[in-house]
Amino acid sequence: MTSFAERKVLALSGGVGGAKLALGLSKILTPAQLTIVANTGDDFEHLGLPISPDLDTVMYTLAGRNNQEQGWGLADETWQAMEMLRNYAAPTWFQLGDKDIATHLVRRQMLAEGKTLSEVSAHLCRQLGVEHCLLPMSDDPVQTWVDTDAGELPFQTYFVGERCRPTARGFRFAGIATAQPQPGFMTRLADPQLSAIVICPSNPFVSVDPILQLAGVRAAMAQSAAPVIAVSPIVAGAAIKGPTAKMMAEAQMPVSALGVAEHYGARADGALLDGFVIDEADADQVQDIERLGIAVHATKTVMHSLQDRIDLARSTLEFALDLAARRKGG
Ligand code: FO1
Repeated sequence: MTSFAERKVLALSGGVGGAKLALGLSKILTPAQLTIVANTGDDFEHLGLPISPDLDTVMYTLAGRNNQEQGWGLADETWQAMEMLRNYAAPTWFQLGDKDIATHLVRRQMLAEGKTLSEVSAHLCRQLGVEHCLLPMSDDPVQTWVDTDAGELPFQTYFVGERCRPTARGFRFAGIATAQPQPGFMTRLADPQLSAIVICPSNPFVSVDPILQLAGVRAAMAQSAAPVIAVSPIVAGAAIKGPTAKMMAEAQMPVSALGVAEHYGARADGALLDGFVIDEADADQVQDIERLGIAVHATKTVMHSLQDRIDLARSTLEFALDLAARRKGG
């Protein structure tokens, strides 16, 4: 079994699927080795509270406190605040559990005191016993808007309010041109000791693209000596969770691992990927993806159990180390 001792890894993540792989990585890498950068394009203010869904999903998952059935929020949650909001005829389309509200209250308070989102996240993680480094992609606000046949909608209105029903025609990340990537994120990208950049199986359009579109991120990834590996969020023509497949179909893209690989592109062509991890159910696409100039590793990517998460993390890192060795070897 390969040892990952001393190897440093940077993982880019959205919510549920990304958090599962991030948890697997956290079980085989120490806090000094692993940094997770989460999308904040889904962040929004609701009832005066700053909500950071992807950051919180990763944090609750690493803390072992996540609600596995729901995919977001906390386990053993209660909903009395929602009940009271209903009494007040206040908006209830976006569900905030009683315990989850505490997270947003603390975030609200610390941001009001002038703390950055990174400082808030570090504090929340520490208090929940999360030792691995979880960074927001930026401390500056970035808001995803979805251009749909029902007009341009803020992301959470489209995703939760409309349950992704409108046809999506495109995405806009308001603030992305001026938002600075989180400084620690850039430091890690520039670290010569970095052994792998792992793009988790998150939605390429609304979870990963905002991270990639931050100023300097793509250039830093292109310059990194570390291989860039993505794990496909599409298995056998469907998304494990969420609207990725629907968005791909609406963008007239093939709904397949190959479609995701084409979206990211090959580093050899000035785009992103050295390697792509696909599910063994999609092994018939290996040659087509390799023809794009991207190395492929087919394995079991559907993560039901904790062991599945660890196995996928291990096999992704082994693939990354293999690619790094091949790059060095010329
Ligand atoms: N997703 C839902 O589908 N419905 C909800 O009511 C909901 C509430 C919610 C509250 C806090 C939080 O951190 C996340 C929440 N999510 C909810 C999930 C979230 O909005 C999306 O899954 C992500 O933005 C997509 O990655």
